[in-house]
Amino acid sequence: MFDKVLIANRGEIALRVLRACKEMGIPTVAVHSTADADAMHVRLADESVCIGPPPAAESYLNMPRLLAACEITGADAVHPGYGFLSENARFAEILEEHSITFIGPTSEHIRIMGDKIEAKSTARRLGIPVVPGSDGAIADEVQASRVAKEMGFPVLVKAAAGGGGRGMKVARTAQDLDMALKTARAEAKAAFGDDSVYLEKYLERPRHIEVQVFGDGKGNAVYLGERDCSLQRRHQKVMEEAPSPALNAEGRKKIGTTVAKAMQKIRYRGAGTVEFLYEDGEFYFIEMNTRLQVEHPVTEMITGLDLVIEQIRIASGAPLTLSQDEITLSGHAIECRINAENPKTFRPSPGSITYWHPPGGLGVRVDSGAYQGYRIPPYYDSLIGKLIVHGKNRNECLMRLKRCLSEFVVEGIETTIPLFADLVQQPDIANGVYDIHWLEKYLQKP
Ligand code: MV4
Repeated sequence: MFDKVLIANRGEIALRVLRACKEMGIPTVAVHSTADADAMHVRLADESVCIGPPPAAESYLNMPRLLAACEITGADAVHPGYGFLSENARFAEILEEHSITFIGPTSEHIRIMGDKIEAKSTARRLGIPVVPGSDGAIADEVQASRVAKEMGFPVLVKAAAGGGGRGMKVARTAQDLDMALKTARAEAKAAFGDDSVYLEKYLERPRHIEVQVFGDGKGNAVYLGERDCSLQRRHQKVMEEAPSPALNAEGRKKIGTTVAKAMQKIRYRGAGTVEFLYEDGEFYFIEMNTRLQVEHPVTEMITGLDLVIEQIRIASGAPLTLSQDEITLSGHAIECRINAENPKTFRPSPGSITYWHPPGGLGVRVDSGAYQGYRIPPYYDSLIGKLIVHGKNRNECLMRLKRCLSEFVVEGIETTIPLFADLVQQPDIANGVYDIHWLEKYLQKP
């Protein structure tokens, strides 16, 4: 097992990783920018290193500084959390070149899944159902037009280097196609320095369902059920749940087994999430994330498995804790992402927390580094915590969530807690009848 783990992240996920390390008896190193000197994970870590000023490029994204922090402290493993360098293949490579374990997949798998075209062709080759579309990058308008006519409109132009909705354009007619191509290429060039794009059949009202998978890097892999993440605003997940209200046991087993077998074939190592669009009973692969996701706690609550401990064990060469037959899904879990934002305008609301009273009770979990007197810095994303609730079924989970939201008091900054108190009252949410457009439509209502 590792001598010391450096946590190359901040906020709630840094605290989450620190907790797993502490429970495993592994010493921890926190890194922080000058803006995060008072953060909870810094207070609780065995050691901490200030790695720079607030800008991420000079701190959490700065590979030489993170490497120096490893050298200074003697950390022999790095957990990247999510975001920042968690899916940076070069970072994983550099650590391995310095005999420091990157707690995550191999740089090869990170690289493959980071290119959306290569990820899709790999998924197709492994027997995972994909969205119909172009076989690789689109060369020019002539090819685009031919592929679109074969598929039928509407079609979606997507950036190969994109992901998370960036660089996507819908074309509903042949006339729209050229403009959609030009716009998507220009946006992709500006955002990622790579203007290669591909075409897919546009699915009008899918759900976003993702499958959690774990591999030991030796040809074994298991799936840990799925998460429904359809409630999104501007490609940011707002509320997630497990299991999906739209899936039954048969559908779950079918897609889960398909994904696990695919991960076995490529000898995937670590945690992975395979993202699908789900429409009319069919799954369509869109992306694979080679990191731990923000919403991993809903999977933990229904499986009873600590996914970060599992990541650390796998990275140290240990076998998977559970075989597929030992994994059972129990009950229902919902996560609300609490952002320091105005609940109506979503304008960021950094500042000092003058009062912090989180909810508690059976089946209630609050993952947050916030505390009374803590100052939310303005430099990073606005997530300040996650309220995760478990119940023996979806109705009990919703009832408990309503009770928790009525208990949760935060003063000094604005938060999105009132938004959730409103959402859980909505019949569509209570009934689990929503698709990827539901939240944006709801928020546009006067
Ligand atoms: C799509 C799609 C419809 N049809 N692909 C958005 C981000 C990235 N995960 C892929 N996304 C989409 N891809 C086809 N062929 C609709 C979306 C999409 C979306 C997907 C999941 C969750 C929220 C979304 C919001 C807008 C669009």
